[in-house]
Amino acid sequence: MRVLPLARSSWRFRDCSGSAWRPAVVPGCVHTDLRRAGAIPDPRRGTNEAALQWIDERDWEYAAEFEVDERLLAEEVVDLVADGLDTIATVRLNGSEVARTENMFIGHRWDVKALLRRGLNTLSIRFDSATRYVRTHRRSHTPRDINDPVGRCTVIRKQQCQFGWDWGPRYVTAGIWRDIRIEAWSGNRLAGVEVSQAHAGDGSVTLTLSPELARPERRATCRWRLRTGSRSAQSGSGTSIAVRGPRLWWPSGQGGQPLYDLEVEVATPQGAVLGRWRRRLGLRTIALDRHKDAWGESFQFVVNGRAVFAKGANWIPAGTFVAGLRRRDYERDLRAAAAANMNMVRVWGGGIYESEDFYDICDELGLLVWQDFMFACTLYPGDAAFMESSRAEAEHQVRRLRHRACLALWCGNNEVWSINAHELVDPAKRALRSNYERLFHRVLPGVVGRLGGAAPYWPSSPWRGDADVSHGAGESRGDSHYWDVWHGRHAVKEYEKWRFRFASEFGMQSYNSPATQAIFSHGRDRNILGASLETHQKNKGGNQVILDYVSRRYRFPRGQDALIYLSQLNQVFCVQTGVSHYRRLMPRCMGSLYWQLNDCWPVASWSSIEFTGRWRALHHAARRFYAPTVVSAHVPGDEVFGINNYRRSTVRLVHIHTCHDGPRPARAVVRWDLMHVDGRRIQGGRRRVVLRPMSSARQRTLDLAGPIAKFGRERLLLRIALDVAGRRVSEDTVFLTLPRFIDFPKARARIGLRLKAPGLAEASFTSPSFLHMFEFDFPGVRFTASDNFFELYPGEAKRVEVRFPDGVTLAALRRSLTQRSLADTY
Ligand code: BMA
Repeated sequence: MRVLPLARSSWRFRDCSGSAWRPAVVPGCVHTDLRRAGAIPDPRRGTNEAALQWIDERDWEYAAEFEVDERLLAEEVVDLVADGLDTIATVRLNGSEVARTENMFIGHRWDVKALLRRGLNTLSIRFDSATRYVRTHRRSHTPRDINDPVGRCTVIRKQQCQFGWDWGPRYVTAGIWRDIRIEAWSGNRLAGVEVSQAHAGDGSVTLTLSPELARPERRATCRWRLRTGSRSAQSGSGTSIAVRGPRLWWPSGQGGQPLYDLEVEVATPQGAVLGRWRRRLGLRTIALDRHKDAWGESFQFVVNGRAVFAKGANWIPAGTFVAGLRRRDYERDLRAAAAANMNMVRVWGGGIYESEDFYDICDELGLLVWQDFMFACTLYPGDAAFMESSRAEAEHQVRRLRHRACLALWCGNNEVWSINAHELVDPAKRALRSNYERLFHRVLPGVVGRLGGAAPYWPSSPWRGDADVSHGAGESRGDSHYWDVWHGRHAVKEYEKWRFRFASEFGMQSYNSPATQAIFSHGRDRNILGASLETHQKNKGGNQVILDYVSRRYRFPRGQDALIYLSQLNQVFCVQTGVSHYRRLMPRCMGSLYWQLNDCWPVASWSSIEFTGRWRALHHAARRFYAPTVVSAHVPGDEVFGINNYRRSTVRLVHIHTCHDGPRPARAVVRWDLMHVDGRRIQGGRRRVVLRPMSSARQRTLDLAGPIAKFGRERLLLRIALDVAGRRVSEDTVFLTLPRFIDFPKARARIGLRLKAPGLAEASFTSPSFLHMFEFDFPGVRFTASDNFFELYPGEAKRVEVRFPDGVTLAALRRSLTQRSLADTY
C-alpha cells in the first residue's frame, strides 16, 4: 500500500461568507486557526467566550493542494482516508463532491481514484455551521436539556461538551480534527486484525488472529512476530500463536505492565503482501463480575482472575479544542493519575473517544479504562439515520480500541437513563423508551458483542440492570453516581449513608490556585464573583455551593487567596470522606471513581488537576487516600445545629479501619495518638495486625468520651497511622468537632532546602506545633512536589522532593518560598 500523508500539506481556511484565505493547521480546528492568525483574542481569557460565539454560526472551508504521481494512480484503488471530520462536512476533490459527513466520531474512507489526476490536486472540505444544523434538523426531537445552554446538541453526533458543560465553555468547533491521507492499493487491503486471547488454567496463552480484509479472500496467509522488551522475538505463520513464557499485564498496583509488540503480515498464496498490522498487546483477561451475593449482585472488575478494587477518577477532554492534542498533553495528567495510586480512569461520555496516545499511556501505566460511548445526560433521537450513524461510530471505535490491554468496559452512555428515567418509564412516552433501548440495549451492545474482543458492555452509568434509579438499588447492584453532596447540598456525612456496589461519580468543586487563575484574569478582574471568574465557573450557582460548604467547615477567611485554599481543603475533605467510605466497604463496594481528574480549560471545577497541570490539594490527598494500604477513621457520631443554633455533638467513638488492596498479605502496625492542640500527647496505642490481600477491616474502636469531657472536643486531635515493615504508609488526623471551632496554634515551619541534583531539591519542614494541611509554594516558579497540603506534627521533620525548571537557582527558590496552614486563613 502506498500512503500519501495530507496533514502536512499546506492547508488554508476561510469563512465561507467571504473572508480571505488564511493558513491552517491540520489536524486542527477553526478556533485554534483563527487564534493563530491573530483574528480572535484568546478564547480562554476573561469573558472572551461570549464575544466568540459568532464563529460557530459561520460555515468554514479548508483546502490544500497535493501532488499525485503516476505510481499512486497505477494502483487499483486510491482511497481518501479521514480519521475524523468535525462535523457537517462536504468533501470535494478537484471541485467534485466526494462525500458529506455528519458524525465527528467516524473515520471515513472513500475511493477517489476517478477524481484524481496526475500532478496537482485540490482537496477542499466545507464545514457547515453545526449550530445551524442543530436548529434545522430533527426538529421534532425536543428533549429537556441538561448542559447545553442553547439546546438540542443531542441531534448531532459531535463532542457534546463543546456545546457547553458545567465545567466547560461553549465553543462549537469545526475542522479536520484527526489525520487525513491517501492510501492506494491493489488486489486487496488488510483493514485490521482481531486478536483474541485464550488463557488456559496452566497459565499458557494462545492468541488467535482474525485478519479483516477489504475484499473477501479465503486463502490469505498470516505471518507474525511477537516481541516483548528485550526478550527474544517469537515468529511464525498461521493464525494461532502459543505465546512462549507469557507474562501477564496487570492494572497498576497489582503487577507489571509487560507489553508485546505484535506484527502481522497478511499475504496472498502467491506471496503478494496485502498489508501489515502492528499493535502493542497486553496479555490479560478482564471480566465485569456480577454474581449473586449477600448484598445482591456484585459489580467488580476481575483481571487475570483477581478481583480488583477500582481506584480512580473520571476523565474529560484534555482541552476545549481537542484537535491536535498530543501525547504530552495526555501524559501529564495520566502520569499524575498513576502517581496518585489510581488504577482506572473513566472516559466520560460527553467528550471524545480519545486518541491512540491516550490509550498507549494507559496501557503503559496500568490504568484500566472504563470507556463510555459518547452519549451524555440528555435524550437522543431515534430516527433510522441517527441509529445507523451511531452504529457506524460504534463499529469504528470498537475496531480501533478492542485490542487495548487497558480497555476494561464499554459503557453505553453517561446518565441518559438516570436523568430521564421518569420520562423513560412514562407509559405515555413509549417511543422515548423504545428509542433509548434500541440504541443502548441493542445497537451498541450488538456491535461490542460482534466486534468487541474481551471488554464487556454495560448500558449506562449509573445503571442497576433495571429501571430503578434509587440510591437503595445502588446498594445492591450496578454502579452509582452520588451527587446529594454538591448538587443536593446534603451534609458531607451522607456519603456514609449509602453502601454502593461501585461509586462511578461523586465530587466537590474547588477554585483554581491563583497561579492558574492568572492565565486568564488579572488585577481587579480576578475576583471569584466578578465577570471574568464567573465566566470560569460553569455550574449555575456553583460559587454559592462552594461558599456554603466552605462556611460549614471553616472560619471566615481573610481574603480571596485564603478562600481558594479553603475551597481546596473542603474538596479534599469531601472526596476523601467518600473514597475512604467506599474503600472501607470493600468487597461490597469494588470501585471509587471521583468526579473529575482533569480540566479542559482553567475553571472552578471538581477536578483534582488544574488546567495548567498544577495539582490541587485533592490530587496530593488522592495519592494518600488511594495508597495500596491505608488507615482511615469512621466516626459514627455527628455534630448538628438545632433550634436557635444550639450545637449538639454525638461524636465520641472512632473506628479505625485498614484497607489493603495489595495482592499479598502484609504485617502492619496500627497506631493512634490522641493529642492536645498544644502538642501534648494525651494517650495512644498501637496494635500489630495482619492485612489480608484485598481486605478491609475494623481494627480498633476508641471511645473518647473521657478525654472529650476532660479537655473539650475543641482541643483534641486524633492522629492515626499505619506502618508496614517499619515504614509509614498512611496517616491522617481526625477532628472531633468542626475545624472552625478548634483553636489551631499559629506557627511558622522551619524550612530547609537542599540541592540533590540539577533541578531537584529536598525540602524539609519542621514546626513547633501542629499545622493542618500545610502548604508551601514558590509563586512564579513552575515546580512539582512529591507531596504538599500535608499535616505537620510538632517537632517531626517532613521531607519532600521538589522539581523545578532549568535556570531557577536554589537562592531564587528560597526567595519566593511561601507557606500556610489552616490557622493562617483567618
Ligand atoms: C456528572 C457528570 C457530568 C457533570 C458532573 C458535574 O454527573 O456526568 O455531566 O459535569 O456530574 O455536575
